[in-house]
Amino acid sequence: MRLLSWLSESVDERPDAVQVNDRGASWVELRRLAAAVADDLHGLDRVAVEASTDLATVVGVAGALLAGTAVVPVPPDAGPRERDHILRDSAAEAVLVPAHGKRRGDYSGRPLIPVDLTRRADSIRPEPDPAETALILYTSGTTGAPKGVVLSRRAIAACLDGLADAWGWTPDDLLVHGLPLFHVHGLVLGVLGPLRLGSRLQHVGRPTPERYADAAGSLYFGVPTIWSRIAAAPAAARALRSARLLVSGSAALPTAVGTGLAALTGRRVVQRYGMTETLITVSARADGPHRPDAVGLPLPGVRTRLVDDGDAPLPAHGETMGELQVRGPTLFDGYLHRPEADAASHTSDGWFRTGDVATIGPDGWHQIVGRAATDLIKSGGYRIGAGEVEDALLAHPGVREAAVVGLPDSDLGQQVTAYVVSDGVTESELIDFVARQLSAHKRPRQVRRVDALPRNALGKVQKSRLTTE
Ligand code: MLC
Ligand code: AMP
Repeated sequence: MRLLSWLSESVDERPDAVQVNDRGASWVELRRLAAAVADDLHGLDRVAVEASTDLATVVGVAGALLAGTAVVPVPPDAGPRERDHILRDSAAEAVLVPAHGKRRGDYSGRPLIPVDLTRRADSIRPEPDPAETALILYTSGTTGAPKGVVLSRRAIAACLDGLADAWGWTPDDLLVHGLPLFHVHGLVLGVLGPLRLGSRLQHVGRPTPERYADAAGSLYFGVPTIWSRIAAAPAAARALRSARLLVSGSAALPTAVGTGLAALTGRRVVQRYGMTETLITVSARADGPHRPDAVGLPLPGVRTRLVDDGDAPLPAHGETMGELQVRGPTLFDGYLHRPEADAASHTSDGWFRTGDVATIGPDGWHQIVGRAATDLIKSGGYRIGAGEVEDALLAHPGVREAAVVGLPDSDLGQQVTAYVVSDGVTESELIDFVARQLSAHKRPRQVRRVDALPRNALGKVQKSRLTTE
């Protein structure tokens, strides 16, 4: 079956099957727009896409996937440091940018291919091999610059088909969300999901409670920060009573937010768990039992296990915590040109180390307890490596030392907080400095100046003392 099976085959010409930020297209029109992009790609292996929240991004990604060209999404607000790294590391041969409207990034010196929403084509191409790369998504590790996660067409298809089964996701649905289009949640689930499964899509732009309320969808996606803001806006939350299913993922949903929303909407919030490297591996079913404190059961074909520090399997009786390891058809093909990182992230017998600490009950339900490493921060559902933010801070001439941690935050889950030893630079200057070099969501929300960072006898920074003292 084709990866974008619905888009490739639909004859539906009703307007606004896919709508992003008030600009919509029917299925037939979207296919013709994407085919025009595919014609322009001339067999390129890899193309970057400036992934702004607009229809041109959907058309560009769909066109590349129809052509069999791997897509490298670039966050539209990525500063020069992050953008140059993604373009250089991925060796993208060109950048797809909107032909009209604002382009945010500076791509000077690189071939640009405009996505022109006035051009249509009817060309049809053979479906590429399912083992070919569909997406290379850049994601943060604990240290250094983000790594490219190579995802095959087959892995994406397996993930979406598993979710269609678990959630009863069909062409009768209208999916609503306001997620960014350069990560798994907004792009794979939130765009490729409708293009494969045929649900209509309304992307609301910024994910405010009011826009979610006004959209009258049947299926809603959000990160916990979005759900917690909706739970705090009862009028908007009550408008979601007509929805069929509310789904939360990308970070832990506080139990009080889930139960508060259920009371206001009459709808329970289904949770699912995943990672860029594994896509979605665990979920509750729309037609199955519900537990507000747990994420659910492995999706079809996915296997999970808990292990101790030596990779020895632990019992699944709901009490023992261990690292969650996974394997199955949705897993990535490795980090781009980083065989050592691939080796470190897998056990010798082929399981992927998620780095998340979990429990598994006798009924198979998984609870995500937290992350094993403190250097991966989840803020607003974004994964942020402490090391990348520290490197950005240290590039400022006034900063001598920097340590970045995630402090608990009722809105964002965790808040990026920097402790710096610095001279002659204000906190807000440092926040802006990071926001200009990296994507703005990676900026510290707070900078605390200290005389020295706490270190152990070997000189290693003791981050746990920063968060407790
Ligand atoms: C703010 N901005 C600045 C700035 N401060 N720009 C430059 N300099 C500064 N100092 C800008 C931002 O760019 C943005 O612009 C605007 O101000 C507001 O940004 P924000 O403050 O970051 O918004 P916030 O309220 O914190 O956003 C909350 C949120 C967001 C929930 C909407 O965090 C979000 O979209 N989260 C989703 C993350 C996600 O999709 N994760 C999935 C990963 S995949 P502008 O232009 O935007 O208005 C995954 C797998 C799985 O995890 O399981 O799903
Ligand atoms: P990312 O690579 O940005 O997709 O982030 C993946 C990480 O998000 C996982 O390793 C988890 O730490 C976290 N995560 C995703 N979904 C959930 C969830 N439902 N509950 C708790 N944490 C989650």
